[in-house]
Amino acid sequence: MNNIADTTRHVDQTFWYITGFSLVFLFFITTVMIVFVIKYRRNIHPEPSDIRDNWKLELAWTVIPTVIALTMFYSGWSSYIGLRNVPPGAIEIDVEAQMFSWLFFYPDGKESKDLLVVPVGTPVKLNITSTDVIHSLFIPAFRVKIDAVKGMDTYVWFFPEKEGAFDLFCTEYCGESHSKMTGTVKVMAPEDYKKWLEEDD
Ligand SMILES: [Cu+2]
Repeated sequence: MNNIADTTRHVDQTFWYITGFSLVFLFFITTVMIVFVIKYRRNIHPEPSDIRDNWKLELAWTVIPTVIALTMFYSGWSSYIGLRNVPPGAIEIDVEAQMFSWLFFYPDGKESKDLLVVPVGTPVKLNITSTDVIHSLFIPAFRVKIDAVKGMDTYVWFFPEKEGAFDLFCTEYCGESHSKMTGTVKVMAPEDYKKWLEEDD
């Protein structure tokens, strides 16, 4: 079960990997720039030296950034693949976005509005569409976000690891009350989920 839940962590790892390199380079380049501006200022170094045809330097500044960029790509690509490959045994819930609410349809006919209820410890696949304009489903806690488009089926999947309530947003400006198009994901114990499914609306 553990590697299913790792999808979310892979997304975070990629984020920190890229942010980490960005910060290191920001400080490195800024420091070198400041040092050079002082050390090689015109009144000390009036004649600039010619550094053309330094193949070692050119090789280094080509190969090192290429390798770094490729590892960033690999990290992003592998976490993206994890987000797209739905594990077997996922519960499928249909999602309809509309101005300005989210409707959820469960396998046995139960429906809910602006509230997504799922059992803990089971992968969940959301099949998403829209009845009007373009919306976008965003559940930050599970690192998933995808457009809801009329006439098109999109999906996300996630693995709820622990019980609790998590925010759900529309993240595509869809009209006047877009900012009110929010909801909650409730992760329940499997018994409570079953009970909830059987309750009348
Ligand atoms: Cu919307």
